[in-house]
Amino acid sequence: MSDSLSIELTAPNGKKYTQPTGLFINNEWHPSSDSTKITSINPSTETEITSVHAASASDVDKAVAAARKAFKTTWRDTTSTERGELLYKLSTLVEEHKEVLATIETWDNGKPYTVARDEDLAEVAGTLRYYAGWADKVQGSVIDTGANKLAYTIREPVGVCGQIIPWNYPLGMAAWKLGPALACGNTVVLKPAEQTPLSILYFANLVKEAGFPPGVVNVVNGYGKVAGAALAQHPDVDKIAFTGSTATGKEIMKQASGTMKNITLETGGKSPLLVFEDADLDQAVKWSHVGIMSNMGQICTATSRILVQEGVYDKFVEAFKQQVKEVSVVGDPFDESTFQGPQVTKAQYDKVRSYIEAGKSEGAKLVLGDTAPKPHEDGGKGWFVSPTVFADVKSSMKIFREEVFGPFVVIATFKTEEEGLELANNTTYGLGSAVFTRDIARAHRVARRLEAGMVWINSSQDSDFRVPFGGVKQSGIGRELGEAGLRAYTNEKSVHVNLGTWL
Ligand code: TXE
Repeated sequence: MSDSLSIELTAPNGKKYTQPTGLFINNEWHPSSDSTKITSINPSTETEITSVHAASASDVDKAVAAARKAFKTTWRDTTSTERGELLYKLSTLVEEHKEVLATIETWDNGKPYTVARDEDLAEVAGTLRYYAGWADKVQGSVIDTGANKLAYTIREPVGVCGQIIPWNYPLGMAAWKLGPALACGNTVVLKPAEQTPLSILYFANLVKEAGFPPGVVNVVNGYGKVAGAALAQHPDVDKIAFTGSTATGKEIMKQASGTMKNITLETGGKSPLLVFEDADLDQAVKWSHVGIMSNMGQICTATSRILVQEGVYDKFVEAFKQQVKEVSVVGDPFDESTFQGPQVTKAQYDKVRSYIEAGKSEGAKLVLGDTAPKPHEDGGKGWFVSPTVFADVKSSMKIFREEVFGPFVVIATFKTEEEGLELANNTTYGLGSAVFTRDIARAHRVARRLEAGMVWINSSQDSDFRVPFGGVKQSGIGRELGEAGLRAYTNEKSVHVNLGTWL
């Protein structure tokens, strides 16, 4: 690595490390062809961390060419067992480097350090290891079509995959996409979000150290409208996998349509959480809290609409308020007692603030929030928002309908199961959902009728890399994680073998 493509940094927690700043193509670091840079900002202090190179369309061309070459040469000759071993090695390296990776994630994104280290990085290593195990088990099938014919299928890699990821779980989203893509024998050009470019560059060095051949994994930081669009439109990219906003997902569908790429999209949500009168209220309160307030509310499946049956409504609202007050400690994300750090960018901070104003002007009841969070009271900077709770929210209100993506929740009430389901399904989204009840029949009945890709019964955000993840309606197309995640990265070829003679 040349000196100009890395920098020695010391993070706020004292951790010293070498931060790569270039574009990772062919296992080497390159500057951007037009010298464009992205400046990364610490959201806790609003100060610059460093600048990294931003890919132009011609840099994306270079990365795609590297991925194509690897796909047609070294990677095709690598056995599925070897691919599994490489992924396994990578997961071990992630574990070995988890403290520095978590440090970068916290510095660049603002999420609490202990969460980044103990939850995000555990998930990254776990996902890579899970798909390492799948690599030599991706099989076709034999289909019985009678004595005169043999029919079978081969599961082939799709080819060169463009992966465009967001900033809320930078390493997590990279692992969700890289794991199945590489296990199935694809090569990748990954574009991180411009708001959080740093951790994935460090991770790229681990890809090389694990022994992946040049060109198999390429990382091009860059702006969505430049590098992201170039990737989505590229004639030599076979697939685009995207996680981000519904609006950008629609844009990507248009861009990918020119070459009719295979696409998977995981987009926005406004996930409901239903609390029935027979629920364990204490549990419902605790899960509802983590369901929306974790990761600063910046979770696509956050259960951001809490719907409570009328008999327990007042009790729930009061207990939920107390839970938020006690647990949602806002502050420096490197401080171990912090539950909630800053929003990732000023744009996200402004977005949450605008919904607080909308809630007030729409006449919803502000139960908690709209006060200066602690770091601001102390005269500090940073994009911190107080956890915000609105009750008595009506389904016609903007705050009930639109994704806020912050520590911001709306609570509404319903009388009957039918009415609760109607309210829950009254949305253009269909990602997560949750139901709290002790009635086992009701739990499964409601789970079937919720218009969502995922349902949690008596929990929230209880996802697992072994279980499919994805949405219906405007929350996405296709599934990630689990065995289903492999289907998104293979084409099934049918082979017909004539065993008879022409009549
Ligand atoms: O998302 P974008 P933004 C939601 C959330 C948030 C809102 C806006 O509500 O407040 O989206 O966030 C790349 N062609 N989610 O603006 O634009 C971009 O560079 C190709 C939900 O950050 O969707 C980044 O890598 N690519 C979500 C990625 O798309 C483009 C997570 C996501 O950015 C592009 C994040 C273009 N024209 C935000 N424009 C979730 N589902 O978890 C942007 N990109």
